[in-house]
Amino acid sequence: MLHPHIELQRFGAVELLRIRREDALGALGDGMIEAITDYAIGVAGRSEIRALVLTGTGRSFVAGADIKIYHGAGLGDFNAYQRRSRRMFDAIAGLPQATIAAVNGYALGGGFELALSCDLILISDKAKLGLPEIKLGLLPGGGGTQRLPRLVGAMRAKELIFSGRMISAAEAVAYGAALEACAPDDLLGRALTLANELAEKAPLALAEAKRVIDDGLEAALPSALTFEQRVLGALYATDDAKEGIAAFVEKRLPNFSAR
Ligand code: CO8
Repeated sequence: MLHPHIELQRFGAVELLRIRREDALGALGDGMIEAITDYAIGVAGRSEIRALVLTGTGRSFVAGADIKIYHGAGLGDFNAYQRRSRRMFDAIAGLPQATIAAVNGYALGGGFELALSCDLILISDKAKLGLPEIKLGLLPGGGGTQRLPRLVGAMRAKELIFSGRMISAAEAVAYGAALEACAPDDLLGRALTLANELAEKAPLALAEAKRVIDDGLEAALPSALTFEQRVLGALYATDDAKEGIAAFVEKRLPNFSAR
């Protein structure tokens, strides 16, 4: 078992990671950050897992860091916590597989940042998202000040981070902070269906497309465009590209081998 509050389930080539800590609304405490980090580092090398879904339980996805644990901690401990949480967010964001956050309820602070570390965010109509750190006299330190503006633009991110207010699912979709909203009972099914669709795609091409998009966002356009073509050239030489193109010409489904 990964952790008493973290459950894993396999659905073919898709793995579901579920945070189960309903009494604390999924707050990340007591080894949970380390368990998620270790899991992400391990799953990166498992080619049989081609997509991941992260979700929570009951009325919460993750209500952030466990404030009670960190209450009263000294600066040294707080900085150590920061380094551990950075490793977790980086490990999730850097996965070669497609990642989907299925946000079933509260996604606050580090919980929202965990969702922001995923490629796609699907959200229940009942969910609430926010970065309330300002109310604690802090700022979001798990990528919130960086990943949120990249998704929704600097002005909306400032409004949300300065106010610390919670937004509804409809607002999240309208701002571009979530891909789509659906009825709570449909959320997991929708996320697993989408994950299965992505798991059927050429895995090397998907991993490289993810890398080119994410790294390209940090680069100047001319070098990002050069990077795109270089990676495409490398993909063209793979067995998967040969198989994908042959399958199209032969009017059959491709069978990708991740080579
Ligand atoms: N940490 C620890 N326990 C939590 C957390 C949390 N983040 N969120 C909820 N809980 C616990 C509550 O304490 C309560 O437990 P108990 O009954 O034992 O006191 C239980 O979950 C249920 O919560 P509520 O009774 O508060 O439920 P409500 O429906 O009234 O409210 C809310 C739901 C609005 C989600 C409310 O619980 C809330 O505001 N939670 C805090 C959310 C938050 O601020 N998250 C951001 C945390 S900050 C962060 O993630 C990064 C910074 C980390 C640094 C920490 C330094 C101190």
